[in-house]
Amino acid sequence: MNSFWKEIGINYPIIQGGMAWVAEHSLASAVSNGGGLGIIAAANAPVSYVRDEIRKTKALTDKPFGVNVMLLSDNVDEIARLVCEEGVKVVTTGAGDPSKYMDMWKEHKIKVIPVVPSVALAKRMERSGADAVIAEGCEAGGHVGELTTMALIPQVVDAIKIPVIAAGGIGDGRGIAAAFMLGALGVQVGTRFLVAKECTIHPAYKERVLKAKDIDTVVTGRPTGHPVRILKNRLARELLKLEKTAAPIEQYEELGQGALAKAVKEGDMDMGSIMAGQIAGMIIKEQTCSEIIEEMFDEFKELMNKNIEI
Ligand code: TUI
Repeated sequence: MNSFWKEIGINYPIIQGGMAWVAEHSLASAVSNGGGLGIIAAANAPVSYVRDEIRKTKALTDKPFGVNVMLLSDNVDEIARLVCEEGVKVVTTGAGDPSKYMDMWKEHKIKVIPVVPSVALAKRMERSGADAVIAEGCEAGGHVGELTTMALIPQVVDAIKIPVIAAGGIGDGRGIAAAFMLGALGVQVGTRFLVAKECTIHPAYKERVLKAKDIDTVVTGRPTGHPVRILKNRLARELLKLEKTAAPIEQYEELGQGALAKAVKEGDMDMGSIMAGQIAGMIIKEQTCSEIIEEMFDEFKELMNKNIEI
């Protein structure tokens, strides 16, 4: 095991994606108990909710876990302080630049692992004092950048000295092997955990992911500056229609408002935002988090023993 992971204190080099509305105490504790790093998503949630989730996770696991801070949230300053107060060991960030919180987090001995979509942001994060970065390709679900994992990881690896964790399009042992070949030190996985037994999203959401085909995701909302990959449904079609008519941004916001909660909580597969990555087509069964992690790393180890003929 690499010293970076030893310091964090986990058995497998896998971080669970900080999926908004999805990543709560049940999923995070199950991933951590399975030997990975479970993550609670703060998303846009109130501070009291996130505090509660952190405490519930502590009650369910004595293993390390982290909190994902979503930088577009209105209460991000308060969430940034909350993780310090609660003694959270690891923070991942998404959808922005967390530099202004870095000193405070480092004073509290928090390992900070920002998600980056580009070399420029990876370099900025290294300069700001990040412990590692998660370089996320646009195969991922949710808010995405422009580059694919295949193109992004080696360029980030070449540009910085801190560890790089690969994300986007990783759903089995082949993805882990590929990530290591590209120079990553580990992986972040989101979509596969959507169908974990301990994941408490609406059953209709899980069913939709299990039934998804390779070409079923689409990136919506590009004109807003926050492109989001979701599974195709009526919401996706209406969002894409707005792009064709050069509609004002407010119309995207109207459609997007509360749409993720509609999918996650109510199981609205029509107008809900069903965030998922491109590997959704590869996901065929519901398993426990522990089974997912063990299976992925068994496949990875088997691949590493294979002689590749050229
Ligand atoms: O953050 C994510 N995935 C997310 S966040 C989210 S909640 C949301 N919903 C609708 C619209 C916007 C957010 C759902 N899924 N992944 C990590 C990630 N971060 N992907 C891309 C980025 C990113 C993009 C631009 C990080 C930094 C950045 O620029 C920072 C800067 O200031 O230069």
